[in-house]
Amino acid sequence: MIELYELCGANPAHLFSPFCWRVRMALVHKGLSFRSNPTCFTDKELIAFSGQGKVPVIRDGDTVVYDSLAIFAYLDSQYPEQPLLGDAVASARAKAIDALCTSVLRGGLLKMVLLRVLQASDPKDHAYFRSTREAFFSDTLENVDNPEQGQALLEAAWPVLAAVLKTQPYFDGDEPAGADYLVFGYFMWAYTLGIAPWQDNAPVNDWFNRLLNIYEAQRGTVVRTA
Ligand SMILES: N[C@@H](CCC(=O)N[C@@H](CS)C(=O)NCC(=O)O)C(=O)O
Repeated sequence: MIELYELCGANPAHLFSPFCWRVRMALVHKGLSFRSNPTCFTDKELIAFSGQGKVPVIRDGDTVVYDSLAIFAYLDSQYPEQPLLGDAVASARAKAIDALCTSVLRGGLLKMVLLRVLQASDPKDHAYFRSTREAFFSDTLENVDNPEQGQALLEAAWPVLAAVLKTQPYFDGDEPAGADYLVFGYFMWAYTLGIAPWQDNAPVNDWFNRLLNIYEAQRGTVVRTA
């Protein structure tokens, strides 16, 4: 059985990493059984076998793969049924989609979730999370976190996503696949931390709810910040 190492909060069932959600969706998409290994930010010893310090990581027999896009490509190579990316150029194309959805979504969402991640994290992670992120931003978490500014930044993202979703139900066409999960992971970052800043945008909200329903029908209700 595939082992999935994924980020968790103080509650091991509270999963909020966008990249880990991509992989969880990919495994459900392929109908592969997997065992979750909830991993706190500072549980580095749990993933030391992968030779790096970030999740998601999967272990499939003797094979270890980390990075959500690399895991998509691996799953397609080993389990070609229900492709995530599809043809030979698709890994390169997925990088472009990843970069585009990151550029329209990450900055705004970050300003909305940063303090929520801190609050949801295990207390043993607090000092680590604060010091690594404050070093990255060269600013305090409290100064970077700004939900109103985040919401304003995201207003530019919804029409871009809606333009596609007005003409087709999923980014990958009639059925969801890899491109949908790349974007959905970012949405789950917000949703699992208790916010849904796209709710006023019908095509985007409908797309999100369709995917969430597919997931929850198979795996049960997602744990969220109250
Ligand atoms: N490019 C990687 C990014 C993975 C990543 O940044 N994971 C975060 C969780 S969202 C992490 O493990 N952070 C550990 C840390 O900050 O120490 C992917 O797509 O999987």
